Amino acid sequence: MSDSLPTIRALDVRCVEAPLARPLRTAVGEIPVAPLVLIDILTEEGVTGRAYVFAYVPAALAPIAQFLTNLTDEIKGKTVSPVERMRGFESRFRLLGRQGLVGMALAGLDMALWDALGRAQGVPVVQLLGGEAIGIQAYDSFGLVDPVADRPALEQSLERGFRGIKIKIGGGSLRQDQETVAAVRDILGPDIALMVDYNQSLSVPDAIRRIECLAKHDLTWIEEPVPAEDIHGHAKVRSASPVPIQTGENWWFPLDMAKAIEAGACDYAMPDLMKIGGITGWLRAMGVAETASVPVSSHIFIEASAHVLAVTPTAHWLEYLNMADAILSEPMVVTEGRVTPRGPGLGMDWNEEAVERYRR
Ligand code: SMN
Ligand code: MG
Repeated sequence: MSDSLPTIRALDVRCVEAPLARPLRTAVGEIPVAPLVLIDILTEEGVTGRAYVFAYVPAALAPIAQFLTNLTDEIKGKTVSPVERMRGFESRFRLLGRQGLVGMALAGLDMALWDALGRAQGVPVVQLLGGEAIGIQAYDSFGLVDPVADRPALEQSLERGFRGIKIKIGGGSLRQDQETVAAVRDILGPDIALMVDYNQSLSVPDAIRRIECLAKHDLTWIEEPVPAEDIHGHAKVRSASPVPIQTGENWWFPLDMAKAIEAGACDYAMPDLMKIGGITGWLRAMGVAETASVPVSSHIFIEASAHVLAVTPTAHWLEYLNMADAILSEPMVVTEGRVTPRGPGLGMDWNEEAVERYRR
C-alpha cells in the first residue's frame, strides 16, 4: 500500500432539495424539504470523497455552494489530510471569522476529506479513528406532533425497534405542551425514553415554569429551552430544572462547547457535526465532554455521526433524523434501535438519478 495521501484535483458541488419522509415542524418554523449541498472531492488518484451539509433554508444553498467552489484553488494539488486542510483554513479565515456559512462549508469539506481518506485505505472512517463498527443506540426524532394524527407513525417507530423518541414542543401554550407530552407518553408506555425539544422558543422564566409542569412525564431531557447563544440563561433554567438540560446543536466549534459546559449550561451535549467543525472538530469536542463527564449525543448527519459516536468516550444517543435518504443509494438501516457506521469512508454514495431529480 502506498504511504502517500491522494492529491485533490477538483471539487464538484451540487445543491438539492431532498424530500423528507416526515416534513419537520418546529416551534420556530417548518422545514418541508432538506436543502443539502453535496460535496465531491475528486483526487488525482481516482478516489472521491463525499459529504453533504444541511443548509437549513434553500436561500443558503447557492452561497454555500459558491463559496465551496471558490475554495478550489486553495486546496487543489494538496493532500486529502483533513487536519492539514483545516489548519490552513483556520489561518486563512482568521480575519473573516468561521461562524455561519463559512464554517458550514468548511465542515462539509472536512467530512468529505475524511471520507476520501477512508476510501483511499478501503476502511470505514470509524476504523481510521481507532474504533470499530459498533451499533449506536438511536432515538427517532419527530417534529411537532399531533398525538392523534401521528399515533401510527409513533407506533411504527416502536415497531422498528427504537427505544427513544424525541418530539418538538413549544410555539403554543403550556397546556398544549402538557397535553401533547402526556398523550405521547401514553402511546410509548413507561419504558421508552422520551425527549422534548423547545428549539430555543422560550424565555428563561417561562422555561422554568413549563419544565416544572412537564417533569412528571419522565422525560430524558429538555432540549434548547431558551436561545442557544444564551448560555447563562440555559444555566439558570438548568439549576431550577428537575429534568436534564440538553443543548449543543448550535455550538460553533469546540470552544463554544467548552464555554457552555464551563457556564453550567447543560447536563448533556449534542454537537452538530457541521457546526462543531466536521469530524476534526468533533474529535476535539469529545475530549472536552469526556473531561467534564458530559454524555454526548449527535445532531442530524446520521451517516457520519455513527462513526464519531462509536469512538466518543461518553457517547449517549444518535439522533435518527434521516435528512439525506432521498438522495442516497443506500440509506442507513436501523436494527433493534441501533445504527452501525458503514464504510468505506463514511459509507455514503449518491443516487445520481435522485440527485438530478431534486437538483436546484
Ligand atoms: C433540528 C433538526 C434539524 C433542523 C432543525 C432543527 C433540531 C433537532 O433541533 O434537534 O432535531
Ligand atoms: Mg434540537
